[in-house]
Amino acid sequence: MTVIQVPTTPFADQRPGTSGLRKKVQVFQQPHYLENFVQSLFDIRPDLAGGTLVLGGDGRYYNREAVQIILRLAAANGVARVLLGAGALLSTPAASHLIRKYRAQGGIVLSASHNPGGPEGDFGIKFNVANGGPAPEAVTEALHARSREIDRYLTLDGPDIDIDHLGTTNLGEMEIQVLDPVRDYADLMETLFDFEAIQQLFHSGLFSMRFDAMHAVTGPYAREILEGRLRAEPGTVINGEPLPDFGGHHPDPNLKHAADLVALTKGPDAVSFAAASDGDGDRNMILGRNCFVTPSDSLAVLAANAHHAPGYAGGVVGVARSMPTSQAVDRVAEQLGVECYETPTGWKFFGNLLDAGRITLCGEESFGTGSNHVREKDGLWAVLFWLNLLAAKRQPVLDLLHDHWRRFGRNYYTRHDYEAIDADAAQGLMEHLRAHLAELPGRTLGGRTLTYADDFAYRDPVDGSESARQGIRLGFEDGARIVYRLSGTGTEGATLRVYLEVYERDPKRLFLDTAEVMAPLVDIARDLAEIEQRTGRAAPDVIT
Ligand code: G16
Repeated sequence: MTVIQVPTTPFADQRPGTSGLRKKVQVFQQPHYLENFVQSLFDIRPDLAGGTLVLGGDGRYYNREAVQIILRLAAANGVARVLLGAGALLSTPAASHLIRKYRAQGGIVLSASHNPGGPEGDFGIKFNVANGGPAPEAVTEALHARSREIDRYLTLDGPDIDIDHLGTTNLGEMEIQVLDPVRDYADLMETLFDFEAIQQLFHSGLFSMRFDAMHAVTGPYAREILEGRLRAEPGTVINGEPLPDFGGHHPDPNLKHAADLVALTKGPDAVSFAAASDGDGDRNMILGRNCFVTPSDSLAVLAANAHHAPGYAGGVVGVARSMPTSQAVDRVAEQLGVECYETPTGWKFFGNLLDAGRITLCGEESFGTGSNHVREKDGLWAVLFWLNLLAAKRQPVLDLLHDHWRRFGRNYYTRHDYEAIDADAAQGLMEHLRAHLAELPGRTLGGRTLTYADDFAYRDPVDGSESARQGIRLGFEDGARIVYRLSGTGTEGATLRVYLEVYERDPKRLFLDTAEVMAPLVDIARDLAEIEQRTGRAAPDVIT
């Protein structure tokens, strides 16, 4: 097999977003598009030559073809060994674990996360560094810069390799180990949680569960762990077959896209516990009978109860949340007497804090929760953590949540998304808000007084790196907040996210309807940003 040098010209749109490069499938299918991006990666990461690379994806359309292309580029660029998930499958947290366990130089995960798949859907590629976490901004910026000047890529004239059977093959000089994508990850979960107690819960006759894998990557993981190792009833995992188009759905575990699962938690035959994960297995949604646990509350509950899980028996050393995530976990940290860090949106910002041992748990409002066990958020991990908690407390999810609010107060929370709006209008709206920041503090709106208004900037306490313009924060004196951000993961126009939070301590006001509590703040948020005038949208597309 010979190495071929293929001349190419740059594409102008290869800047990674919040989590890797995400585009329509057709964009990735353009000749040289994927090759350019991957070659740019090899060019800026010379340590991959002679090293080990982890490779896999969420099973979406174009995953298998892309893996073959990447294997040829990796071989031509001198990678010594690739650890490949069989069937080209690897969940994002499982990839993170493999990188760490086998001391790989990095990993490539092919996924556009919760975005829809299929020929008309989205595709994506992300690079994780040697700590198992998403590439930090310095790396993604270098990658983008290299993609702007690339003029050749290296590939091999070799055949497609068998990616479905476990074992070792070679492509040129490069060794490819096709691994069971599930085993190492499932083993890790057994070290963190009390599997015996969870088994007993499943067999108590008082507990029922459904896990919706949304036809995405977690199907095989959930079947092995829940129905296999934990011996949950067969049928506990639904939509467990990974499909290239996710069965035509959005593999997005939220109230809108997992509505069928939500329905199973209501009515006389409601299950006790339900959960779902997304395309690449790093997100989670937690539901109890007649109860939805917001991701922000989920993080707070896990932090307050971490000692029940064997892997966290020593408690937490610190916690972190992304800026738009509710401040529920801040209250827990305060009571525990540990540090709580506020970071920009994007899991990559937790990496340094985890590596430095400053935090044990972290999470985001965008259905992401995780810990120091890997360097990605981890959907099934969160589900197992909740199962461990329910096994230890033998309480319905709703009671557990109510107890939490009684102890810490409640952070009512909601997020409004305006999707695929005009990109210039979205920028205009953010600029309009920025222009008025200075005059907002001190103003009273809808009976609430604003105490601060800023554009969130973050200085990483570990390496001192700075990230500016991470979203507009408006804070009121009673703890309420409005946050505006433009999403960094969309593939069409711009997506405006408005995050709203109200804090209640009054025991009589802990169990109200979220929409009612939020209504006055929603009006303020809409008026201040002139959302309808500027975007033409009278209402959000998704409310979570
Ligand atoms: C990604 C990132 C998360 C981020 C989320 C939403 O999640 O990994 O850290 O919170 O996107 O980002 P945005 O608000 O910019 O759309 P995932 O699950 O899509 O990889």
